[in-house]
Amino acid sequence: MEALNKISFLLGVLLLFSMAVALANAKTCYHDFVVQTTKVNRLCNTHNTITVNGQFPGPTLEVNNGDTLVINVANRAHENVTIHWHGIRQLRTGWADGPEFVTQCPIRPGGSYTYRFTIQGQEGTLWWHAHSSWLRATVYGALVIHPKEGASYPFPKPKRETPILLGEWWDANPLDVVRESTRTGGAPNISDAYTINGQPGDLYNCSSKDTVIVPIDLGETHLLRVINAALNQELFFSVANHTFTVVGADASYLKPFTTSVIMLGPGQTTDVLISGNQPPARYYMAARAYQSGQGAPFDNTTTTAILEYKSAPCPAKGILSNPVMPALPAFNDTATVTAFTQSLRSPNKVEVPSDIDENLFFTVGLGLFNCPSNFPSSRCQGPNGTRFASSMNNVSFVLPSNFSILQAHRQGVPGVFTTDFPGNPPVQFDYTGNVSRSLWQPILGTKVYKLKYGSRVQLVLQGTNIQTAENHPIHIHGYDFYILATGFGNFNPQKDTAKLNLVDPPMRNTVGVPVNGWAVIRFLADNPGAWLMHCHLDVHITWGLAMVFLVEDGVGELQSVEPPPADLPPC
Ligand SMILES: *[C@@H]1O[C@H](CO)[C@@H](O)[C@H](O)[C@H]1NC(C)=O
Ligand SMILES: *[C@@H]1O[C@H](CO)[C@@H](O)[C@H](O)[C@H]1NC(C)=O
Ligand SMILES: *[C@@H]1O[C@H](CO)[C@@H](O)[C@H](O)[C@H]1NC(C)=O
Ligand SMILES: *[C@@H]1O[C@H](CO)[C@@H](O)[C@H](O)[C@H]1NC(C)=O
Ligand SMILES: *[C@@H]1O[C@H](CO)[C@@H](O)[C@H](O)[C@H]1NC(C)=O
Ligand SMILES: *[C@@H]1O[C@H](CO)[C@@H](O)[C@H](O)[C@H]1NC(C)=O
Ligand SMILES: *[C@@H]1O[C@H](CO)[C@@H](O)[C@H](O)[C@H]1NC(C)=O
Ligand SMILES: *[C@@H]1O[C@H](CO)[C@@H](O)[C@H](O)[C@H]1NC(C)=O
Ligand SMILES: *[C@@H]1O[C@H](CO)[C@@H](O)[C@H](O)[C@H]1NC(C)=O
Ligand SMILES: *[C@@H]1O[C@H](CO)[C@@H](O)[C@H](O)[C@H]1NC(C)=O
Ligand SMILES: [Cu+2]
Repeated sequence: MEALNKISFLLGVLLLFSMAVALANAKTCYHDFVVQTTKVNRLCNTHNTITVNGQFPGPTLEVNNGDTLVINVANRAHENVTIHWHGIRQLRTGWADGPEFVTQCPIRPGGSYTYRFTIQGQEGTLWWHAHSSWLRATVYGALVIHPKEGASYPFPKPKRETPILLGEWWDANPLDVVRESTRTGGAPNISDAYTINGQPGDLYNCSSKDTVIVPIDLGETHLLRVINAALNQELFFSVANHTFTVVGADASYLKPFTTSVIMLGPGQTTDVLISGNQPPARYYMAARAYQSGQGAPFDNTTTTAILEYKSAPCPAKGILSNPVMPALPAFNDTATVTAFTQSLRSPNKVEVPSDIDENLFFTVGLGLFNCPSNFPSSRCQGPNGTRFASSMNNVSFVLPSNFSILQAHRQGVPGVFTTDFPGNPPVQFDYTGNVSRSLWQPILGTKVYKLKYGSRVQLVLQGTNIQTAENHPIHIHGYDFYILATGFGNFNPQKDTAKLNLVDPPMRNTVGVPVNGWAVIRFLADNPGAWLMHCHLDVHITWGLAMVFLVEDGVGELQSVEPPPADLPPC
C-alpha cells in the first residue's frame, strides 16, 4: 500500500514537472501573410490567383498546443480579405476569428491586421482560410497542432506526417463565379477540378507532370492529416490497397478504428495512419464527390496524388509505373457515409453537458425567393424564374455592411443586427416530407441568438426537404461540440432521445447533418463573443444558410471578451 502511495506520489511529481516544462516551453510564433495576386497555371490555363505569400495552397503553420500565434496579414491584392483560423476556439479573442462583418470588418486592399490568439487544449489538424466572399477557393492552408513539448500522441509516433489538402478549382476567377450567381439568382457554375495539395493530378488535362507524390517507406507508419478545403463539395477519400486507422478529427482525438474510405465535408479534417505494408509500388490516393442532393449538377471528376514506396522501381520501368487506383464509393453512397460517421467516438468517457439550459431546434435547408417585382428576368434564373435561397429556421442570413456584429455588440451600435433569431421553427411542418410550396420562401434578416455565459446548450439541427434535401456540413465558430446522434427523417424527441450517446460522443467543429435527417449536438457556452454558425458549402452560406450566436460576457475579466486590438480594420 505504502509502496503504491509512493509510486503515485512520484508519478504526480513527474506529471507536475512535465506540465511545468510544457508550460515553460509554450512559445509565440510570428508569421507574415502577404495576400497577393500570383499567376497559377492549372488545367492548361494560367489565372491571376489570390494567394498567401505566392503559395498555393498557402503556408502550413505548425505549432504546439499552448502556443500563441501572431500573424500579420498584409493585403496587397485588389479585394477585401479576412483570414479565419478554422476550428481554433479563440477563447476571449473573438477579434481574431476572422469572418468578415461578424468579428471584424475586412482588411481592405493596402491594409493590414495582426491576428493574435493562443491554442488552448486542441491537438491535431485544423486549417486557415479566407472568410470573405469566395476567396477561400485559393486562400487556405494547414494548421497543424502538435502535442505540448514533451507530450506525445495517444498512438505510436508516426515516422512521417503529411497534410493532404483537398481543394476545388475553377478554370475561371472564383469571385466571378459567385458574382455571376449573385447577379442571376441561379446556381453558380460547378468547379472544373478537385485538387490534392493544389494539384488536380493525372486524370485531368495538362496536370500529370505536377501530380503530388507522397513518399512512404516499407514498414513505416505515416500520418495523413486530411483537410477538406473544397468550396462546395463533400468528398470521399481513399488510398489504393491501404486501409486507414482513423485517430482524430477536427483537432480532437478519436477512438482508433480502421476503414478503407473516409468522407469529409468542407471544413472537416480527419487524421489517419497508414502503414507501408504493401508491395513496394505506386498507389493513387484519390478524392471525389459525395453528392447527397438529387438532381443538382456537380463536379464529378476525381483528383489523385501518388503514394510512392521509396523502394519502388523507377517510374519509367515496367508495369508498376502505373499507380493502382482505389475503388471509391458511388457519388450517392449515403450508407457508406453513415457507417463512417457513426464509427466516430471519443477515446474515453467524456463529460457531456447535461441539465440543459437552452433546448434549441433549428431547421437547415434551401429555399427559393420569388422574383422581386423590380428585377428583370435575367436576375431570376433559379427554378421557374426564382432566386435560390437558404435559411436556418426560415431566416436567410444577411451580413451587415457597416459594422461587424461583435463591434456593434461591444459598442452598443443599434441597427446592425436584431436579437430575435427564433430558437424553434416559426412554423412546424413535416420537415423531410413533401413540403408545401408556400413554405419555401424564407425571410431575410441579420438575426442573432443570445446565450448567457455558461449556458448548457442542446441544438437539434434538422435538415429540410425544401427545394433539394442534402447533407449540410454545419460549422460553429469559437466552439467544439459533442455530436450525440444523427439520424434520418424528422427528429422525434420521444423516440430519438434514447439514441443520444452521452458516454463517448465525438467532438468536432463541423457536423454533417444527414440528407433529409438530423443531428443533435451539445456545447457549453463558455466563450463570449459573436460566433457565426453556417453551412460550410460556400454556395449555401452565400444564399443565407447562417446565423450568429451572441454569447454574453460572464463575471470578471476571465469570462469576458478581450478589448479590441488597436489595428482592428474599420469598415
Ligand atoms: C459559367 O458557365 C457558363 C457556361 O459554361 C459560361 O458561359 C460562363 O462564362 C461561366 N461563368 C464564369 C464566371 O466562369
Ligand atoms: C482534355 O482535353 C481534350 C481535348 O481538348 C478534351 O476533349 C477533354 O474533354 C479534356 N478532358 C478533361 C478531363 O478536361
Ligand atoms: C492491389 O490490390 C488489388 C486487389 O486486391 C490486387 O489485385 C493488386 O495486386 C494490388 N496491387 C499491388 C501493387 O499490390
Ligand atoms: C460526369 O458528368 C458528365 C456530365 O453530366 C457525364 O457526361 C459523365 O459521364 C459523368 N462522369 C462520371 C464519372 O460520372
Ligand atoms: C444512386 O445512383 C444510382 C445511379 O447512379 C441509382 O441506381 C441508385 O438508386 C442511387 N441510390 C440512391 C441511394 O439514391
Ligand atoms: C416549376 O414549374 C413546373 C411547371 O409548372 C412545375 O412542375 C415545377 O414543380 C415547378 N418547380 C418549382 C421549383 O416550383
Ligand atoms: C448600418 O447599415 C444598416 C443597413 O444598411 C442601417 O440600417 C444602419 O443605420 C447603419 N448603421 C450605422 C451606424 O451606420
Ligand atoms: C407534393 O405535394 C403536391 C401538392 O401539395 C403534389 O402536387 C405533389 O404531387 C406531391 N409530390 C409528391 C412526390 O408526393
Ligand atoms: C417563412 O416565412 C415566410 C414569410 O412569413 C412564409 O411565407 C413561409 O411560409 C415561412 N416558411 C417556413 C418554413 O416557416
Ligand atoms: C470592402 O469593405 C468595405 C467595408 O469595410 C466596403 O465598403 C467595400 O465596399 C468593400 N469592397 C469590396 C470590393 O467589396
Ligand atoms: Cu449546406
